[in-house]
Amino acid sequence: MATLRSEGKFITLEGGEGAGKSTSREFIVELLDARNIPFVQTREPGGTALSEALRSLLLTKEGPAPSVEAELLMIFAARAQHLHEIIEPALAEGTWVLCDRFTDATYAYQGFGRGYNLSAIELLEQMVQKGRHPDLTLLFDLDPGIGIERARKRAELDRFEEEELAFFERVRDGYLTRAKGNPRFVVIDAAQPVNVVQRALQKTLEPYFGSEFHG
Ligand code: Z5A
Repeated sequence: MATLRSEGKFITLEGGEGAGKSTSREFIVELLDARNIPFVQTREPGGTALSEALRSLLLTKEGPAPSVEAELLMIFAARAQHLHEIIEPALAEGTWVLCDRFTDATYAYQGFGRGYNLSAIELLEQMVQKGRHPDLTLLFDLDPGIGIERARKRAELDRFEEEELAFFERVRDGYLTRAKGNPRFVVIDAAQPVNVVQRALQKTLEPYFGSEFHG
């Protein structure tokens, strides 16, 4: 008898600037490939043509900055399309989704960072996600001073990365507040060397690999 493929796992990577999400995403991709697990890797804001266009508008330093409401609505508009076009269809066919940032980033950046009302974010979350939440969120926790230095060395800073340090302290606090007591989160000390971070990732992910059918 054929084994039915179950819904894919939805894994998100979160953390402040330069915390190593992209570096870790590449490592997780190797783990998934080695186990023949079907997956898509994607990011927020982004992942579809419409959402990537909104990402460019959100990150650009050209022209006047959007209002906090406009920023929030653009992020959720990008997310709605991303869920519709990529995330939901992939999960439904048993494909895992590895996503660089998701709604925890909205709580951390727009909620804690910009001080936007958390209940309003929750309302948009319910409207757009219709109960969809990550199965696992890997939170890369790092002192923002170190993260910004890493990001600065890597590339030109975008509109978010030019915020003051106090903003990133609030973002970090927001992430840690959300992670506290929530079993969906695994907090990883991102100040450790890359190989130590990778060992922690492998240990975290191993139980998720075990129960799947990857025919
Ligand atoms: N945003 C928002 O406000 N609200 C939302 O709801 C969402 C997003 C979804 C774009 O995100 C912006 O969107 C983001 C918040 C906002 N703010 N900004 N900027 P993004 O994820 O594209 O941008 P990012 O956070 O700046 O990503 P990043 O700078 O690419 O960081 P990363 O992916 O976490 O780090 P990395 O590229 O893997 O590593 C950075 C450098 O550090 C690189 O040179 C690595 O080689 C090095 N590195 C990595 N790990 C280590 C360790 N362990 N030790 C030493 N060096 C390391």
